Amino acid sequence: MKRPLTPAVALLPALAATACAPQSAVERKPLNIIHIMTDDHSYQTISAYGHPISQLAPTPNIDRLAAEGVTFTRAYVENSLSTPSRACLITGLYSHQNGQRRLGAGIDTTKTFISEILQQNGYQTGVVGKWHMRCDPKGFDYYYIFNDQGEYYNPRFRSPQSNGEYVREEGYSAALVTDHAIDFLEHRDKDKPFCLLVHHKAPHRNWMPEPKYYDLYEDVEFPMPDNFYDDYSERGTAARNQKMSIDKDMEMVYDLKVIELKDEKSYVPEPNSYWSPAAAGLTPEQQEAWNAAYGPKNRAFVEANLSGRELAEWKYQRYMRDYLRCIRSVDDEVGRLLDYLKEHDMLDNTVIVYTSDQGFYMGEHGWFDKRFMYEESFRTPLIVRYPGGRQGEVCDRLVQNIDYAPTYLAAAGIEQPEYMTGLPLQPLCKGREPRQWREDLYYHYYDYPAEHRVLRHDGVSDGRYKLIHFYDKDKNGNVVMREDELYDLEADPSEMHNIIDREDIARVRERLQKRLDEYRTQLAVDEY
Ligand code: SGN
Ligand code: CA
Repeated sequence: MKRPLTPAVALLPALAATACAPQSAVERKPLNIIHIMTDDHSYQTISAYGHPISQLAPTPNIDRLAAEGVTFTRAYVENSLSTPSRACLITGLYSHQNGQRRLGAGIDTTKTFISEILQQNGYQTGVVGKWHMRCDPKGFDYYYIFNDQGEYYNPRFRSPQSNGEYVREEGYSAALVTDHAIDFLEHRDKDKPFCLLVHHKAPHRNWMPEPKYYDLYEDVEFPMPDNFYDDYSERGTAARNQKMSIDKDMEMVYDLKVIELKDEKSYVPEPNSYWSPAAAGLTPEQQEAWNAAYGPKNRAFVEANLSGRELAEWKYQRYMRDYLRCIRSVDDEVGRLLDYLKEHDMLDNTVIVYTSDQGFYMGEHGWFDKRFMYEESFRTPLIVRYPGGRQGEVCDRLVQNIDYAPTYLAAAGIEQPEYMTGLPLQPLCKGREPRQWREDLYYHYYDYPAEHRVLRHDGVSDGRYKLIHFYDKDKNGNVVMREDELYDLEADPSEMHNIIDREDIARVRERLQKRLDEYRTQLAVDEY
């Protein structure tokens, strides 16, 4: 069922090297689509990716997907923040094209959502969990969505049945999201294909674990990244200006959950005084369980009166343990969903994708959070299980979240609209990899001034070299500061040394600058 929406696919020549890919990617028989997207899940914490942290906290169910599909080692986002990533997924457009540049309001609802296109082509569409964008879920037959960022415990959901109200449900967010996903699958019209977005809250800040995992990993010491004590001496203003340091910016009460310290200003750089387990929505019984688990650990910590590096390292361990406890629940729930699909014979006609809305820092550069074009936040986990496709393989081609919309349309037998410049991933998931693929990626982050104080920047990466252009604007929109950085990921994978001024690399710099200029022109980027 090929139903062209627009004239033939015409990718911008300099942006894509695969003019032949879309045609061959389009399925004859529409496949079901399940897009599982967690919030802030780092590739470092999925055992299939092999990072040392993940070996101590394995993710067997996500790994099952990897064993039965393709694991992408160079999957990136175009703007490392939640609502921009979600807007990109749903429109197939870059932030400046879909309007969702920053975290708050933004999405241009006159743009077509892929949910609408799929619906018009006979699909049943559903979204459960974190929607986050400040617009209604356009083009969905079924939705069960959180309020804004969502809540870990006993979260509120809005659905077509709730008359615009958010209704609280008892349970842990990851389990409830899966319940609603399964509910959609149970009650769908089995004669029609479907597209279901399963969007978890976990492991977003402030990393609140499921009660049964409050003590998990308590005796595990997670390895710290070599650059945890980065002093940013060989980077520019942006890396020094940020406020996302585990040591300096994480809050003892809100982030690290030492509620015993709520009045100790010395431990709390920005006291988040409203926070308590009760404020996190726990029932009195759940709160008792929380106190029983965290109380003794917290008192031992307060007693130890740590300072300096000992304190920083304690913070790192508490952060990692809570984050990984959240991942454990996500992994369980991925397993439950996969089991359901297997039991109902749906694995042969369903594309299953596991990804996150962006990457996350696990202490690299001393950080948590994301936003930067540096690898850990720019890159995101991506595993695709494609029916009849490659199994247990790793793909290092450059892919980006602008590719999801074209991929899902192709899986539905729909030709790619001309305005989408992403590439369907089918050639990488099925059969042999194509000889030609894109050679670089464009990135643009806009959310400044804002929380975590990461300067605006755009840039281009070819997988080995990365050129980043940081800039700032005054109230009138005039650019008042510019700084460029260049990294060689082969020689310096942790991006510790900005080599923009190195003469022997001048040619590389020129080449990347030319590509960056081409992207800006062809995509009609309106600020940089
Ligand atoms: C919240 C968090 C930030 C985080 C943003 C964006 N602060 O504002 O730490 O960067 O979300 O995250 S919190 O105090 O509310 O936890 S995103 O994943 O939605 O983009
Ligand atoms: Ca996120």
